[in-house]
Amino acid sequence: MSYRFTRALARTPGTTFARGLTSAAFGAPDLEKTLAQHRAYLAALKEAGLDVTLLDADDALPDSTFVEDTAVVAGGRAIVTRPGAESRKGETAAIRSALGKYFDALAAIEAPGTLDGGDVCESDGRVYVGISHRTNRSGAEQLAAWLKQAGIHTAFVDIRDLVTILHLKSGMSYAGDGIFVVDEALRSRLPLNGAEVIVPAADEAYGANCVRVNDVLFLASGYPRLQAELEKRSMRVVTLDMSEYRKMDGGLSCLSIRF
Ligand code: CIR
Repeated sequence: MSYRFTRALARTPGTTFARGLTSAAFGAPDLEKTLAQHRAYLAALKEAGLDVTLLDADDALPDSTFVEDTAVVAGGRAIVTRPGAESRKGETAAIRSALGKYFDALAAIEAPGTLDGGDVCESDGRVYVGISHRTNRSGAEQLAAWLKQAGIHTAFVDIRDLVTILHLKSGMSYAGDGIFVVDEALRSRLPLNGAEVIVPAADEAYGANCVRVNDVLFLASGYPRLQAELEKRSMRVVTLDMSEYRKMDGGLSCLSIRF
């Protein structure tokens, strides 16, 4: 199963968090609230049964709390990415040494490839990789070749023209039990092979970035119609306030690497 995990890696937001990259127009994040939301997120992961490794903040890297972009774990192996944004390339060093404790051999995306983990959506039996303004074709192809060694198939999805979707997973998630949550803008370009799809209403599209961890589905709070759709399908939904991360274009999945 693609959502059975025992561990997660996360990183405390630094005091420079508000200086990270963003295209959102929701104002500057409040640091105290950002930290409180991070604590609640970690507590929820632990409650779901995960052993959480927390890395120290690094004020020189404002986006470094978005650890998901720096590594991909699949098929029991890990690959360190090469983030597409220049200001984020330095984030991988700490992640490489942290993951090195759990994986014998770490692979890496090499130049000229770039890849952000937020563009990688694993489902049961297939991984979807977004070609975005952060992940280029070389990065996606390197990832696909690495996944193929483990017998995992990849489908590429070009999202470069979708201005509201930074990373593939900003607009889609695999909720488990054969169910995807997909932003309307993405739906027609995904080969989902007849899987069940929930499309959030336009004003609840941010909720498409949800995370299944074992028996629980984490959903950003404030999306009641999407929550009801998920609960109707017997999902155990836990909501988390993500308001400050949303201001920096981040979502629920970005704050951890689960394995
Ligand atoms: C960035 O623009 O890179 C960060 N401010 C947000 C990254 C969000 N990560 C993700 O969706 N996986």
